[in-house]
Amino acid sequence: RRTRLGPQAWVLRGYALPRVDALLAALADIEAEAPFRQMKTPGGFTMSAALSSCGALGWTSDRRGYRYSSLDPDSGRPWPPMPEVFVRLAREAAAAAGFEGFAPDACLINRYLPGARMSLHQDKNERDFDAPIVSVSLGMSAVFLFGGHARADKAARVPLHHGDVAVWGGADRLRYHGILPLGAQPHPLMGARRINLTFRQAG
Ligand code: MD5
Ligand code: FE
Repeated sequence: RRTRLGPQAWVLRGYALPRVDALLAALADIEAEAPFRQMKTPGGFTMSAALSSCGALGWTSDRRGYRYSSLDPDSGRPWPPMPEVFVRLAREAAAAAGFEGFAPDACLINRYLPGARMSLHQDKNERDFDAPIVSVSLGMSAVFLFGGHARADKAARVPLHHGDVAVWGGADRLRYHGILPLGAQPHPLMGARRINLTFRQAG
């Protein structure tokens, strides 16, 4: 089932469900190489979601700013490679939403524990905004805020559940968006956490 959020924004309900076991196995390997860590914002705050990355580029934040980097700043090593099961899912979901030829070089992985949130922001550290972003939700459900092109625009509240995949591009690519504080109800398979994979063409 495809739900339309905007002219070029879709939620593909349950799209990742048939591949969850493979995704979680690959995620365990990534986590072992590049553990989740809470990053600092340039303003000095600690982000409540913990982050990791895989692929040629990983998104990082510190007092100097936000950027994509080919090295994990914690280990000094390259980020783990993007697993084939990640690349395929992202490509196929993008195509299902009308974006052919998506070739992600970065997968930012967010881990939310109960109470963690992500305040309204735009994703604009990528080199070009023609490519869409694909996001995969795993574990606990969350409320996604889908805003407009100005921070003050009223945001729609969209529940995202385990296995849902969202795809945004074109006219919707630079919308403000965020995640409300995560609840406390553990997920039967994944326990008290939510994982979000976001695939980007960053470089
Ligand atoms: C999350 N992650 O669930 C969210 C949802 C992030 C981030 O926002 O930057 O890691 S990804 C949703 C998203 C991405 C790009 C554009 C839009 C939404 N949008 O236009 O609303 O951890
Ligand atoms: Fe974002």
